[in-house]
Amino acid sequence: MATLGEVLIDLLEGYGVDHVFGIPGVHTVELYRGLAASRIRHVTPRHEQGAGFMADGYARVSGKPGVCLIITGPGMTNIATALGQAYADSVPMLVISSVNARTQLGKGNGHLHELPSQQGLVAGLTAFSHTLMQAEDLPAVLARAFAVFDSTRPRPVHIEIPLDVITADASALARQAPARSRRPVASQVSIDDAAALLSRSRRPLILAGGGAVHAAAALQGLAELLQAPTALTINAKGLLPPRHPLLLGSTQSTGPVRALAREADVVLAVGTELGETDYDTVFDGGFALGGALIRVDIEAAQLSRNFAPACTVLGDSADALQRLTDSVRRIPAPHAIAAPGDAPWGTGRVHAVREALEAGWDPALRAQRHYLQTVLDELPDTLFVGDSTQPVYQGNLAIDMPGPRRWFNSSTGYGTLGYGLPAAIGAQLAAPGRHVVSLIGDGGLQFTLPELASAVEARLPVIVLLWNNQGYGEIKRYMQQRGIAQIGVDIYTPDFQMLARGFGCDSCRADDAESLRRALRQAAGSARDRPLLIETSEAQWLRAWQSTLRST
Ligand SMILES: Cc1ncc(C[n+]2csc(CCOP(=O)(O)OP(=O)(O)O)c2C)c(N)n1
Ligand SMILES: [Mg+2]
Repeated sequence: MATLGEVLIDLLEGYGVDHVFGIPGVHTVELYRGLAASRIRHVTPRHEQGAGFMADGYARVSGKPGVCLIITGPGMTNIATALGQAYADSVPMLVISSVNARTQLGKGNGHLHELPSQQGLVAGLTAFSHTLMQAEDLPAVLARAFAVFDSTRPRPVHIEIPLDVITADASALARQAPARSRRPVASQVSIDDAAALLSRSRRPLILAGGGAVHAAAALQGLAELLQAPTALTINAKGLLPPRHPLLLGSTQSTGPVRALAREADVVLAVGTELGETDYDTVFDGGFALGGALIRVDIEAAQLSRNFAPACTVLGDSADALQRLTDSVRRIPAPHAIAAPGDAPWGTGRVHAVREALEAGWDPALRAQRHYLQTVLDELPDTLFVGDSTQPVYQGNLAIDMPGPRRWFNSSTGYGTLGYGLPAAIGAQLAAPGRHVVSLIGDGGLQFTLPELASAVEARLPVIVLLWNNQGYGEIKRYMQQRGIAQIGVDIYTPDFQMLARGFGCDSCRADDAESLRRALRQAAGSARDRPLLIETSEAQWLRAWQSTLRST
C-alpha cells in the first residue's frame, strides 16, 4: 500500500517539483515518508516564515512554484506573512499543511495545534485554500493549484490534509500524469483595437510590470517600433537592458517621469497593477496619466485596478506584445514620428529625463548606488535579493539590471521585513553557481538571522550584504521629517560578524569601496560552500565615499 503522503510526493515530482521547504512535526511526518525515495531536496528553515520566504525567492528566480510542507496551527500562523508577500507580488507558491482529523474539525476540543478554522486564517492570503476531505481528490486539487500557477495571475495556494487522510491508502492514485495548462492568449479584436490606438499615438509610453517578466524580447521589440519611453516596475527590472535609449528605469515616482506620463497621449500598461509601491513611493498621489490607457494583463480584475483603461487586452503578455507589434507594423499610419519642430519624444525625451534625474539624486542615493554598483562591477552575474532597507530603495530607483529575475525585494507590495536573507537562500537554490547577494539592514536581519544556520546546513554560498545604521533608519527619517520624537527606532544591534561566525559563516567588514571589492573578489575566487556576511557601516561608507569625491 502507498499512503496519501507518499503518493503526494510522487505526484509533486511529476509536476517538476525539485525542492520543498519545511519543518516537520508529529502532524506532518507522514508527508515526509515518501521523500527519501524521491529526487526532491528538502531544505529545513529555522522558522516557517523562513520556509515561505525561501519558497518565494526560489519561485521568483526559477519561475516555478516554491513548495512548502508545514504543520497544522503554529506552522501556518508562522508562514502567514510570507504568504502575504507572495500574494501581493504574484508569486506562485504551494503550501501543503496538515490539519486535525476530519471528525475533529471545527469542534474546538483542544487538540494539538488546533485552530478554530485554519482555512479561515489562510483564505485571504491565497488564490484558494482547500481541505482535502478524501484521498481521491488529490490529483484534481493539485491540477487546480497548477492551473493557477500556469495560466492566470500566480498566487499562493494552500492545501490542508486532515491527519486521517494523510495516512489513507492512496495506491490507486500513484503515477497519475500531471495536468498542465498554457497561458490563455488575447482575442484578435482586442489586439487590433489596441494596435489602432498605438499606431495613432505621437507620444506613447510603456509601463511594464512583473507580469511581463517572461516577455523581454517582445517588450523591447514593441518599444523600439513605437519609439516609446519605457518604465519598468521593480519586479520588471532587466526587461530592457541598462543604457537602452528608451529605458526610463523604475523612476515612476519622480517628477520628470510623472511629467512625461501626463504628456503621453497613449499609455500601454503591461502586467502591472499600477500600484503605489512602484508608482507612488512618495505617497502623494501624484502619478497621473494624461492619455488613453491600454492595459494588458492575464487577470481580468487587474485590467481596471488603480487606473481605468480605454482599451483592454486580456491574455498572456509575451503573446500580446508580439501580436501588437505585428499588428502595428501592418497599419500604414506613421506612428510616433515627431512632426517637424516637435521636441523629439522617444529617445530624446528619455535622455532628457535621465539627465534631469541624474542631476537631482542626493548624495545619500549616489553613495548607496555606488555600493550596489561596486558589487555589480565585481560580480557582474549577481542576483540581488533585497529586504526593506536604504540601499534597496536607492537601487529600486537608480539601478538597472542586465536581465530579468535579478532584482527583487520586500519593499514592494506587502513590504515586510525579514525577507532578504531567506529569500536569497531560495534564490541560490534556484540558481546554483550564480552570485546571490542578500541586501539587508540591521533591523531586517534581526527578524530572520537564524536562517544563516539553514544556509550553512544547505551549504549555500549566499553573500549577505549588511547595511548597518544601528536602527530602523527609514522610519527614523520619517519621524524626523514629521517632527515626531524618535522613539523605538534606535535599536540595540548585536555583533553581527561574531554571530555569523557562530552560525558557521564567514564574515568581514567593508566600509569603503576598496575593502568591499577585496571581500567580493575573495568570495568569487574561492569555491565556497557557506555564506559570507559582509558588514558595512552606513556612516563610514558615506564618509569614505565623500572623501573619494573630494580627492578626485
Ligand atoms: C514586519 C514589519 N515590521 C515593521 C515594518 C516597518 N519598517 C519598514 S522599514 C523599517 C526599518 C528597517 O530597518 P533596517 O532593516 O535596519 O533598514 P534601514 O531602514 O535602517 O536601512 C521598518 C521598521 C515593516 N516594513 N515590516
Ligand atoms: Mg538599519
